[in-house]
Amino acid sequence: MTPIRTTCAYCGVGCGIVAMRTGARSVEIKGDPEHPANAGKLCSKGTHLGETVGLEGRLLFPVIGRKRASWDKALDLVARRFRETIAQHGPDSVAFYVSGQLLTEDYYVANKLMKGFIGSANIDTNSRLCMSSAVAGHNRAFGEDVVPASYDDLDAADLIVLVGSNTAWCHPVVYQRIRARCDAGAKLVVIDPRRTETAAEADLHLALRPGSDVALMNGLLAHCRDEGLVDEDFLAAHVETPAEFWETLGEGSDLWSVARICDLAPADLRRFYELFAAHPRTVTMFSQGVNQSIRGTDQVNAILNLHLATARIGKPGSAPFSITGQPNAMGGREVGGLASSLASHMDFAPDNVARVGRFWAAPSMACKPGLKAVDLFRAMGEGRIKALWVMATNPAVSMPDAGRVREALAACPFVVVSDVMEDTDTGRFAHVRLPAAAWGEKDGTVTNSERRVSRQRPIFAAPGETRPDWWIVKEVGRRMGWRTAFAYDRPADIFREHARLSAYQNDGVRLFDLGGKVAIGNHDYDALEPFRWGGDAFADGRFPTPSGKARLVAVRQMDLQDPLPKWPLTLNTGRYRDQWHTMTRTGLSPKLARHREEPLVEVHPLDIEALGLADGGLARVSTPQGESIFRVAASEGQRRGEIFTPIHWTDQQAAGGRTGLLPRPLTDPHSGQPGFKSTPAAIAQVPAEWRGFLLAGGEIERPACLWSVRVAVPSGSLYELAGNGRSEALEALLPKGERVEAIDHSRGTRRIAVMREGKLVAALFVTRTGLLPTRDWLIAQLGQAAGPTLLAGAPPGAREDRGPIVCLCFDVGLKTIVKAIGSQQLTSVEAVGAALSAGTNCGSCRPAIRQLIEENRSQAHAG
Ligand SMILES: Nc1nc2c(c(=O)[nH]1)N[C@H]1C(S)=C(S)[C@@H](COP(=O)(O)OP(=O)(O)OC[C@H]3O[C@@H](n4cnc5c(=O)[nH]c(N)nc54)[C@H](O)[C@@H]3O)O[C@H]1N2
Ligand SMILES: Nc1nc2c(c(=O)[nH]1)N[C@H]1C(S)=C(S)[C@@H](COP(=O)(O)OP(=O)(O)OC[C@H]3O[C@@H](n4cnc5c(=O)[nH]c(N)nc54)[C@H](O)[C@@H]3O)O[C@H]1N2
Ligand code: SF4
Ligand SMILES: [Mo]
Repeated sequence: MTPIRTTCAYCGVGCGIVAMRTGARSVEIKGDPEHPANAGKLCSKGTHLGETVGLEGRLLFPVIGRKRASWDKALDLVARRFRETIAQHGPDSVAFYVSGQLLTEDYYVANKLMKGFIGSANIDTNSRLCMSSAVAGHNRAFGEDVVPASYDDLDAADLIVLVGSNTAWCHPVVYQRIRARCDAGAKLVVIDPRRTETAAEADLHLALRPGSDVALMNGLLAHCRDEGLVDEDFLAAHVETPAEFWETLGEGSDLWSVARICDLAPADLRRFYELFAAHPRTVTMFSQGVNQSIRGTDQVNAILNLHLATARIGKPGSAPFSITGQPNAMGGREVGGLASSLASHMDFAPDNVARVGRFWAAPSMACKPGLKAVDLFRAMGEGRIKALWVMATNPAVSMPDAGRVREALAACPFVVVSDVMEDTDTGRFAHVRLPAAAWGEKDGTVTNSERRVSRQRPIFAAPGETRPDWWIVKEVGRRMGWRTAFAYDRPADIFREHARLSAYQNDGVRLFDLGGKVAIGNHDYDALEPFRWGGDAFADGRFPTPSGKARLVAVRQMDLQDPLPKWPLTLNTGRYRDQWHTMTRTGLSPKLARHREEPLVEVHPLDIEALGLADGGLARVSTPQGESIFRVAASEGQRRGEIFTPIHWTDQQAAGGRTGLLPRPLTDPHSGQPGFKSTPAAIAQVPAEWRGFLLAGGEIERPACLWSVRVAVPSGSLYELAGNGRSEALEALLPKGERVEAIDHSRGTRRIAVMREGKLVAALFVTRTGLLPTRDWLIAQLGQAAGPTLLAGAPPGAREDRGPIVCLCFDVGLKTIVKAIGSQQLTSVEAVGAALSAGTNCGSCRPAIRQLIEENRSQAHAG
């Protein structure tokens, strides 16, 4: 087999991969040493991509209602229903909701169909929830949505400031690059209300009050002005400064006021100011802690202001750096996939509408922005959107106030869902489900955080009747009557058209210009090497505004409300290291499950005490929008009064742990991005009389009880359970076979093993007071010949409990690491690596190991 060079399916770092097919649906994954984004490195998610390429759970043919249908029937139906709806209610009665996980070619065709042919701009994307505030901020400051940084800047920076970014977990390979730079002497400041693994490794962690970033950045800029660090020459030559700018900035910007608003120690704040003053080569990297706020755009501009005013932009090692989340968030911005932009970095100015209309020979151009995601689903709930097509996103889980979004989906007369998986929470609302080709089968391009375009190449043939998203959309376009405009035979056809549009009557007005690629042949497209557009943007001090100058934008800190008596807490939401969004793929990987098996609500230990919760117990988190049950985890990393839940779990894996139901649907006025990071909330303990787990080979139905979470295990199902009343009903879920039972009434313990031909096929363990055995050993016994000792859990002498797995690559548990730190006096990550191999492959767990060393230092020294 020849190795295939492609790009990772997950985050916006955009790591290059070398894939070696090892069977019909198996593949060996390695980092591509020649890809500039990662130089051979991969994180835990990329490393374990091979575990997610099986056909388990895939949607393999079109489905109308509940019945399998032919492509012809399904496509005709979609085209007819959209046509009819438009004829009856006008073009603005239909919408597409798409995703930064589409390839650029898919995205281009969807955007063209909606904005040029259907004649509405009602196409929005999950990127609205992700980086639309960065887009709006860039447009305000630079005149175009251009990220003025590259990863190379990290290698040249002396100070790296991470704002609202858990980089160690969410962009691990970039984080390793940051770490390497810091090991060489650069300073790291992390600004995040939580003490994340990223924050724990910083030279300075500012655990600021949520939503106070503008005050912090404005305070720093005021300090820079007072200390003479503002570059007046640069401002005069390259930046427009509004008359009120400095005056606005001055309000409440003294150190003491800023410290009070941000709830920070003045000494820490001063230290930050000093670090900033001392290191002109600064990269400020930001993501969702900044963007996902009802003042996200102002927060972005506060950061951009700082860099513009100190001329820390357009030079090596100096830049503000919005890091993107999804693999092709950036490609979506390029094609104009947001309802607020048109195409190729053009807005809805009449000239642009006319230009794009000419280029596409479009019969009905959209002339004004369409509905942004939150408004779109609201309009649908009000009956104004009557046909919706969702592609590559799971809004029933990931939208704020997801309960209302579900109601809107249920009320919409016609819902089409293109997905790679058969059963998703959103797919359940679909009238038509279309099977898309997945990562490993798709063919096209993606653009990463630093504007680098890379190829995704197919490793496998598309299985069953799955088709690439671009093909599905163009077929609908053709069936709606636009046969020549959607006559693409291959992704390269679309890429060339996209490149031509970017260059069409551009004349240097827009930096986004792929003019050099308009004539690329099919063969060269196949062989395309990663390249960056826009080069060293802004190095010449020119910005894509009419005056050629960038703009400072006067921004004010919003008033921060005190908590309400009924909702005394603030709910913050985000990601786990080894899960991706709604878990449709990472949820298949037993290895990835081992880092965090359950959705936890992290609470400060003093709050646990004050609120009558129990560490490890269950609690109901509620907000005005909804409620869901999580397992409580004490975390010193939380500020008091603030709790954190993960975004990943869905109806497919859990009863509870449903973060999407909780956030309020309030959005930033400029970008329309929801404020996911801050929702008034309450929490209360949920009593559970028993705990248990159910393990079985193959698939089993999700048990109906108070709390159940599915954990991926090799060739089987494991459910963690908790409930009240009798647990006997669970036995109905056990497969047929010979049962061995052990019941201890005094402890309320029931242990049942189901055997077939002497081999273990299922096990159910429930306890009211006692402990449960560790699952590892039992999982390994599935399908194995097993004796009566089985019901004791692990037999005497079996492997000890290793605790949660920290290093996935070498399968090393937390307890094993802590033990080795103590007994072998290990004081560095390298020493732990030498002793246990942990942390020596992908490196995603190195921050965790460092933290364990830190926490157990005394133990190591005491021997
Ligand atoms: N493992 C993993 N990696 C991923 C993803 C995934 O699902 N899993 N998803 C990808 C995607 S699409 C995205 S968008 C990125 C997101 O990457 P990140 O933005 O790094 O991730 P989050 O966990 O959403 O949030 C980042 C941090 O913002 C902090 N924060 C909350 N409120 C505030 C505030 O008011 N101010 C400041 N300064 N910080 C605040 C939170 O405490 C949190 O630690 O990750 C990408 N990478
Ligand atoms: N509370 C809270 N909510 C959040 C966030 C938060 O921080 N807090 N973060 C937000 C952010 S930044 C993001 S990016 C979103 C992510 O949220 P979503 O986009 O909803 O999450 P995914 O699970 O990535 O959904 C992708 C879907 O597309 C399918 N899919 C994968 N590949 C393909 C393909 O090639 N074609 C097709 N047609 N389908 C495919 C997958 O099976 C899956 O169903 O969540 C947002 N929601
Ligand atoms: S950092 Fe990890 S998830 Fe992101 S692109 Fe690289 S390997 Fe994939
Ligand atoms: Mo995202």
